[in-house]
Amino acid sequence: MKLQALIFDVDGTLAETEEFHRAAFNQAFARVGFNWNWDRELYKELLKVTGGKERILHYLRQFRPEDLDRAEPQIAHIHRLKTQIYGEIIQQGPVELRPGVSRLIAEVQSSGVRLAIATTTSLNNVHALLERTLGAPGIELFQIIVAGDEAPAKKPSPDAFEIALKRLNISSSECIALEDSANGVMAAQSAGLKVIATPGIYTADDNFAGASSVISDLGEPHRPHQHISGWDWPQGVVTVAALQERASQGRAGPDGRADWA
Ligand code: XBP
Ligand code: MG
Repeated sequence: MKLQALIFDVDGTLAETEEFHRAAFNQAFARVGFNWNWDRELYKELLKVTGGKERILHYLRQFRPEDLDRAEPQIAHIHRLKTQIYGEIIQQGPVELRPGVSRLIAEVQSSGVRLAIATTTSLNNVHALLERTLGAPGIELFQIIVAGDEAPAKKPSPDAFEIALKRLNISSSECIALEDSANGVMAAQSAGLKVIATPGIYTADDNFAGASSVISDLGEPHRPHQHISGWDWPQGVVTVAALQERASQGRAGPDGRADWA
């Protein structure tokens, strides 16, 4: 099967953004007068719930039942504030794409393979990140963007990927997903996609059993990635040519590895 598209996740996959999200949540809480503080340990736990509004509600139920009645009606407002703060942080902060991401995006441009995004984060955040890292035309490099509440249910539900496939008008076997978390891998796999996982700072301990390939990052020619499990990649770099080769094979070998020699 010919590779027609790559579907990227955003947070953790394109860039390590979760520390910026965490800072934005904490600043929003302070601005509305709640003395909640999400430290790294707690946030790692909370990230299991995808979507900012859903994450706040989960936090209230689990950790702040005494604030639930007062805070629940304010969740949408708090989250809007958080999105605004996150946009400001991204505009000013030292955010950069993960290794190999901009190289692969550039390679794809001349290959006929299309790019899409399926993310649980809000559309404004996707725009902010792409503009900051790839410049104003960054957003146009992705033909399809499915974000936030557009999917009826967020990852690990396959909804965002299914919507993206429908809009791309291709089948799941013509496409490969790139994810950083167990929830993302589960979502893509449930939509019938092969998934490459590049675990990030918050997801290194996740279970990536459903991924076809687990690697430290996409790799650069001068800085190969580390192979963790499943498909491996020539010289430790994920290229369009290698992705096309994998898609045409249809399935991984018995040990999940290919002979690239
Ligand atoms: C990761 C998420 C998001 C962000 C917060 O999304 O779970 O919820 O942490 O974003 P991705 P919002 O699918 O890109 O990994 O506050 O905008 O929901
Ligand atoms: Mg992610």
